[in-house]
Amino acid sequence: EVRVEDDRTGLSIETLKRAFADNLFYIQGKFPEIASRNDFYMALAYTVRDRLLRRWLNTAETYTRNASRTVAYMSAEFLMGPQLGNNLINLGIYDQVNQAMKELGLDLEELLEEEEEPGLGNGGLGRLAACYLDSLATLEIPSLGYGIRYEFGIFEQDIKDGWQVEITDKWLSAGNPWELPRPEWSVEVKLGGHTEMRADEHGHFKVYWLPDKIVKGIPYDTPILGYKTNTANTLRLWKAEAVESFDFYAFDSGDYLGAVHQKTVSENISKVLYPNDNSAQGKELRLAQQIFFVSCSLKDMTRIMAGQNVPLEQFADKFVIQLNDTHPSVAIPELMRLLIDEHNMTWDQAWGITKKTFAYTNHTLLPEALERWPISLFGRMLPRHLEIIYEINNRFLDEVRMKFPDDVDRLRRMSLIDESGERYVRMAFLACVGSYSINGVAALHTELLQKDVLHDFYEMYPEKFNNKTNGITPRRFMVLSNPRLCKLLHSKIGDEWVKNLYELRKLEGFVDDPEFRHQWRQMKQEIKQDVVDYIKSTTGINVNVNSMFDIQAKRFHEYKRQHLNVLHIITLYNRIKANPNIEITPRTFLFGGKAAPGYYMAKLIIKLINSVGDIVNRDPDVRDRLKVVFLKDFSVKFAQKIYPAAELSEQISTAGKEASGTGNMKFALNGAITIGTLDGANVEILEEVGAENFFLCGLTTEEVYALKAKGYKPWEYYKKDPELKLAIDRIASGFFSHGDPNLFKPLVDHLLGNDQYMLMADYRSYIDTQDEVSQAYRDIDRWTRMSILNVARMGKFSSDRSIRDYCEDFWKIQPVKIDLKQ
Ligand code: DL6
Repeated sequence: EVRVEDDRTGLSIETLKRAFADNLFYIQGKFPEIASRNDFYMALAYTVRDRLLRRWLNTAETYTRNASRTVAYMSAEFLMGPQLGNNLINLGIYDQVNQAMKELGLDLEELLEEEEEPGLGNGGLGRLAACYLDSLATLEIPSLGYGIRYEFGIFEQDIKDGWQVEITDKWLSAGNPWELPRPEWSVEVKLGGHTEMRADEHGHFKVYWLPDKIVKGIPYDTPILGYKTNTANTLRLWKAEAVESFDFYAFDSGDYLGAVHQKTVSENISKVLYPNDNSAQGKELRLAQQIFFVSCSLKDMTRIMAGQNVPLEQFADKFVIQLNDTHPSVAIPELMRLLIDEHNMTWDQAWGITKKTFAYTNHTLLPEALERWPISLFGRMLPRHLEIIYEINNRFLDEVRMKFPDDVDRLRRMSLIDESGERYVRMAFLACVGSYSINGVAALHTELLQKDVLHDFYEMYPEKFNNKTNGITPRRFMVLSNPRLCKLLHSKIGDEWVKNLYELRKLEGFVDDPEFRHQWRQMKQEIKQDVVDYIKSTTGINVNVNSMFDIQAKRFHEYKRQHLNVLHIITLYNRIKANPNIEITPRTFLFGGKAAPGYYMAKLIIKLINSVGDIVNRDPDVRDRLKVVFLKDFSVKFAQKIYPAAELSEQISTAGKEASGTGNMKFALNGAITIGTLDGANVEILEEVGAENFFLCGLTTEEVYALKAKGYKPWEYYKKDPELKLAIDRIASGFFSHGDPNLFKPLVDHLLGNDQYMLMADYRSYIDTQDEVSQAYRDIDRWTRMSILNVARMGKFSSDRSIRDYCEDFWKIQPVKIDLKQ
């Protein structure tokens, strides 16, 4: 019997080759001799997308038929990373495609490199959303990701003379083969104007919102395939457009440019991602982005319900909406508005549905990241929503009065409107009142929310609070990014761990096997060599492959304390300068990460790293024992290269500041050992891997609070500790800035003046712990055991575990199996 596979679904090497050639010809319109690498990438991407589509349509069809309960994950950011490699892994065809490309004279690795990643997020929050989409699909949970299709994602980072320079990210310029526009499901969003009370056709008085602007949202869908399942869920991102391409009235009246300008104003809404991490951006356009994607998404959900004949009264049974931080929390008054104004429900009916629909995840303890909107701005853009928020607030404060009579101060503290000066809407409070669940992202974080930031709300609604420790997907951050480690794991414990990360525990059985430890080291060495080669080719810097790879890769922020790491580097350098023959464990310090363009101090820390590197890397006394390398333009794609090579993972935020962290998990899963404070998920990593496999340093949260209460004097630490004094003095003197004492003065003044993030207090503990690290690294066997045990004990940190917890605890959603039909 001769069987011919379908060109769009077949998985054999021959079929893949044929489909690839077909797509190159018919989609890219090129023959191989003139095709660019991007053409080849696109042809392959379409070949893979075809194979996703059958799963995607079968999934959509099954969900529609069953009217399945669905999670709507609303997030202003989805930091997805490149799609091709991940889809190959999840489809289970990486090896076949690799072979097919080889037979065509192409290199799959090169084609993977060609993909521009959609950088539609700043850091942890957006990447978490992407990991959760992977886990939702892998666990076969019906879900939709809703967000914004920013034309410009997070900026590209260049380094010029040691300073960060931002370049716009044109990720769409070569086309995006993974998305499908769905103009037929476009919706309109109202903005501005005013409200009026008028009688409807039955003589009932109703509020009418007369906007002064309407914007169109067009959905672009990307399939999200689970790992070796048939489930392909959807990420639906909204692009803003003008309702009409031209304002015909203005056009007729001769104001052609004015009309075109209106179109540009509308399109600006989805133009660019605000590049701030952990700080709120009180800009009008940002609020427009929030209402835009949230309103589009809610209307989309009502369309879906109508299509499945589910009455709107059952909104909360059909959907749970997870709010990824407060950025989408304006969805609460928007759902109320839709139900009351557009679907004629009573307030009580609408509120009953709303508060059963939303669940809120808080991602930060930093006060500057808690969103508040000036009432004047909010009311100008969303007059009807402001009225609804006032009404929610009135009713809520009545409830507070009932529960806590005669407590005026509590009412003032808890009001959704901050009246202490200029009046603001407090978005986190709105999210708390309008949601049935409130969660933090690590045990310590949730505890601090309850004790501190949201304490009043915890007293009011203790039953709403719960913890969901973050997780990461092992598909992207192991299977795809670390094939060498996966091969070694495969030979010992098989592959079950990819779907059940607790299976990594089985590795513990091999930790005493010297041959296995040898293989482990060999594997790490090969990965490090790749990074050495990469650094050489991109920066010209020679790195010693036998030095310890000590890495801090994350957004730049003072609370994350990259400058504490720098103080350690300077301390080691000073020791060498004092005694050039001192025995020192060779280290390569690698840094990666972006600073918000307007965050001067973070940019100055980047400049400091590069300046210290310039001196240390060139000083002959150092004899290559220390190297400092700033790896520019850290991204998901780049992170995948770096995590596997790490030996020491720097997680040294001030205790009580990092909500969770997820880089800490990615490093440890790839065999790095953490040096860290008791902050965020570090606490749980330490618990899992054991104190003997973790380098703990710094003050605890209680100690930080106590020291602050007592009156913290950074200057005293500086005076008392000669190594600290010398390190600071070297910076202050201009030693790293060509003799200019002014360059780093703001940083030094901060540290010795108020030192908000307590570097001075933690310096000695950090340095002593780093000395222990150096000692431990010299004992190769001990280090290897620690590395193996870190990997073995990371089971808890799979995003599959997090998503299962969400499902079981309060989403109450069951998996839905998808059968593959032609
Ligand atoms: O939960 C994901 C991620 C945490 O791992 C980080 O610790 C936390 O800093 C980050 N939070 C934000 C907050 N942004 N806002 N608003 O990015 O979330």
